[in-house]
Amino acid sequence: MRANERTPLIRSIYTADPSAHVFDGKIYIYPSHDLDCDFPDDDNGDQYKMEDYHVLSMENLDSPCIDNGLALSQDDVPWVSAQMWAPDCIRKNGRYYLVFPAKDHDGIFRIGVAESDSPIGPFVPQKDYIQGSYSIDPAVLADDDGRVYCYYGGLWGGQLEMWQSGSFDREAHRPEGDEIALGPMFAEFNDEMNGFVAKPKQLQILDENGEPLKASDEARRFFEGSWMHKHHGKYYLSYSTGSTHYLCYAEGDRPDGPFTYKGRIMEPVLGWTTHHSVVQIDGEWYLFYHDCELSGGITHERCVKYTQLHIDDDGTIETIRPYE
Ligand code: FUB
Repeated sequence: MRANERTPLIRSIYTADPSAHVFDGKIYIYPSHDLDCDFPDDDNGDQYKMEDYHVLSMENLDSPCIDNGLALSQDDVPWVSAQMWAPDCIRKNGRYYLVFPAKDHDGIFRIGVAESDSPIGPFVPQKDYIQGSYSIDPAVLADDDGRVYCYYGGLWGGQLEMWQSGSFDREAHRPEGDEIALGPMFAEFNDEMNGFVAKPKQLQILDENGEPLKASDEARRFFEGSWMHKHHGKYYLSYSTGSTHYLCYAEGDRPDGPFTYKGRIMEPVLGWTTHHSVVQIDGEWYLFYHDCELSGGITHERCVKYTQLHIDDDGTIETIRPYE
């Protein structure tokens, strides 16, 4: 195991939800920034008080991780009222686009974009959120043909259930029992990265018999934290199961699915759950994730880590036991 592996990458601030990318040979991590907060833990995630983003970077997997300072603050985004949760970033035509969720002035999670010429920012936000966007945890894939896809959504405090009718309903029924589990959302960005080209659609995750996963199947159904990686031309959708605390993955032939459940990437970590990214660095695959080791288990004071991921030629991912 490498010296930095499975240890907190940065200790000066609390960080979570790491979206890792390699740009020009250097590793950049786009995490959430956890702040101290007295709110009690609840199912809405009110304890996650997050007001800005800092970009982390590493020359390579063995070098120190650098905090590059403030990249974007909620004070600079006109449509945001609170809770800048898990972001991602892509490079397109030489510009960097930070894609992030936050609550608007009605307390509704939306997805916004901020732009920069540098991977570490500062990022200049677009004036409004992406029209037709909602919920949390955007992960962005720049596909080999240049099209840019956004995978997003999260249950409970992530508000995904509240959009089942097509408009926002705070009292919406949560799928349960034998009802079909909600999948993450899928949308394609336009060339300017300031809108979706079509209405977002919900992705399907199927079991081994081709049946959609059920809401009661909490060890396998999607909860939050989507990520997409490609391996040998196949699309791998990974996500957190939230209430059961696993990272799982499903495989598909197209970016918009359907996806078939394949297995578990990681067993539970210290903390309520984890949130991850999967990235290839120098020909090997790595998982970036978080736990609460740095704070001794305080769920809203998390720290990002990485570990090597073993992916077989047929795409099968070996399950990681994070403390073994
Ligand atoms: O960081 C706030 C929320 O916690 C994220 O949006 C979820 O994925 C979970 O990690």
